[in-house]
Amino acid sequence: MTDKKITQEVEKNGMSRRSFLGATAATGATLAAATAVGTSMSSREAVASPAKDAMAKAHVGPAELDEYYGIWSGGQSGEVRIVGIPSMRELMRVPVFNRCSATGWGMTNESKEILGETAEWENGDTHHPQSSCTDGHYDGRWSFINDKANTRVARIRLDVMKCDKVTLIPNTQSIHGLHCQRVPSTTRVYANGEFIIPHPNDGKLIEKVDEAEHFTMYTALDAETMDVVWQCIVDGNLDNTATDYTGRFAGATCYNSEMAFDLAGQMRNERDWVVVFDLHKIEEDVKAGKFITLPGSKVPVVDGRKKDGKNSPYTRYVPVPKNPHGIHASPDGKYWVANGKLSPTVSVIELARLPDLFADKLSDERDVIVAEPELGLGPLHTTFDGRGNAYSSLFIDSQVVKWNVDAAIRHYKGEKVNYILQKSDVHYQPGHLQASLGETRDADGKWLVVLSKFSKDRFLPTGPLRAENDQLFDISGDEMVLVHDGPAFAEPHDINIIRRDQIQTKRVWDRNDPFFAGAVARAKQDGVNLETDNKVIRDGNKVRVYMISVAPSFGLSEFEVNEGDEVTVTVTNLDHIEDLSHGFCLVNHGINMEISPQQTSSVTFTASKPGVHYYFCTWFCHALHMEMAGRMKVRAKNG
Ligand code: RUQ
Ligand code: CUA
Ligand code: CA
Repeated sequence: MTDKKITQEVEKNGMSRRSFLGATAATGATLAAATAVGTSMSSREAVASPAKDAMAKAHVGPAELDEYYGIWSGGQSGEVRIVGIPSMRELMRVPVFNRCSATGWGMTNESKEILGETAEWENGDTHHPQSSCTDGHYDGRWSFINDKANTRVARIRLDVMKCDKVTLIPNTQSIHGLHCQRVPSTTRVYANGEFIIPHPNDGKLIEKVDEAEHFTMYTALDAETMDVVWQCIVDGNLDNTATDYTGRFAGATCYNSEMAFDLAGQMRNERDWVVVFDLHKIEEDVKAGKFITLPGSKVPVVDGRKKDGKNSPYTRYVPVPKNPHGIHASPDGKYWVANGKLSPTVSVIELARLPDLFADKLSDERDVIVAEPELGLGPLHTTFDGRGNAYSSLFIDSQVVKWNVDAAIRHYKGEKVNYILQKSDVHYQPGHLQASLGETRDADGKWLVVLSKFSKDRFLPTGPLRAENDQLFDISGDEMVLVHDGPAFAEPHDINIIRRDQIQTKRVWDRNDPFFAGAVARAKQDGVNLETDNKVIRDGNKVRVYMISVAPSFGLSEFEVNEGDEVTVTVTNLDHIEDLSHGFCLVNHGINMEISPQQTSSVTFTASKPGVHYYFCTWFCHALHMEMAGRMKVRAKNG
């Protein structure tokens, strides 16, 4: 875009409203006030006029398929959702940290094994889905997701869209920011521990802050095994994180450089920082055995804190204003953009300068910053269209601002050039935003999804609790055009937008899928062929019930156990037909599980209630689905 064009755009869209604001005009108080009262800039008219063509483009008719998969965090619902783009139709929910009545997630043996030592916790708080890459392109293997509530990281297999690994991260509290290695391929997942805790956190030093060391850590997981491979102690705290396109560096924002435990304290400094990690150096030293461990954990730990003003070999701290939040890499691999939140600016870090930063060739850490454009109030996150433009969410202004990265860099050097191309109202208070393929080299600049935290007047009211508003923009032209409002339940933070050809899903399960390998192994021990046998095996007071299901019947229309037996029911769905799922629900036992085509599912419970208890199929599979039922007879102890 030419300077003239940029200037025209700016004049058209107007910067004056904000330009008087100083670097720290947005205080926490403004932030809170804006959140409470919202903005009056709702404008249905603005949506109505220019958008007809764009809306037609976004329309996905009956039986038409979307161009993209959106991998959506489900926030405090603890789940992940799959949404089609541009239709914004919800396609699937993937239970991860939550319980799911439809699939039996958290009830079945298979899911409990995946949830492991944390199977008892019933909630999670998912923020940042991160999908695996090869050479900076989505490769359709996995999406990873954080749990801010219970300090976990989970993995979702994209071929079946099921969670298959959950890892509890030790030595830290609350995993917030998450990113995976993009280049050469995703072998590592990086996770921010947000909160600063005492070490050891054993309850002996909760009064006297000075007596315990306080810190948080950056954690690396092996993407294949999901084991924690190292942790790096940092100064301050950790908010969001991003990797680069070389594989050597990651950056993480810190809003609490003050290491304060109260709100005012955390806003005291004019600048906090982006901590930059030299991942190669950490890997090298961990491999060479140069690490410590913390009490009660075997995880290798390296210390990335400054000591007496001296840097560690693992980290550098780049001061940026003020309580920064999102950090995002541009698809050309050149820049990270760190978003100011309490500053109306974002900081553009040139990644090519990071080797010099670590070689101590720069006179000042801030020499890696090549632009600090002033964008508006409350910049939280930024995404990119692959044409040199960035899009930042302005939480307080309830706007998205489109700006040109090169223009911002030239402006920083002193050239008189405008970098703001357009500001568009969103509804309301946007957090994350994501352009199609925007976190990969393939950023195609077609669609932009903005995850607005408040919907206020945009939908029919639903009582005090309202939907969020996930808005879709067409960004393929010179101007971004709002084309869709999408209500969403609790509370999408971030998404990945992946081209549909980049994900190959299975139509039915493979019989040898590891997802139900445990059940297959048990059957083998019992001499049971899961694909042919309907059998009840008694083993002391343990009873294992095996049955197949073919629409519209279970292989066993009844089975008998004794009161107090520990019963394991294993059902194998022999139907080959795509989309023909069965369910197994045992009445008054709090049990239901999905059994999709060629899947084996199992559940273990105690037969504590003598009497006859029906089980029935819960997925409407056949004209005779209602008849697909059977009876568990529980013989009374003294009967
Ligand atoms: S991060 S906006 Cu977890 Cu921004 Cu939600
Ligand atoms: Cu099987 Cu309904
Ligand atoms: Ca701060």
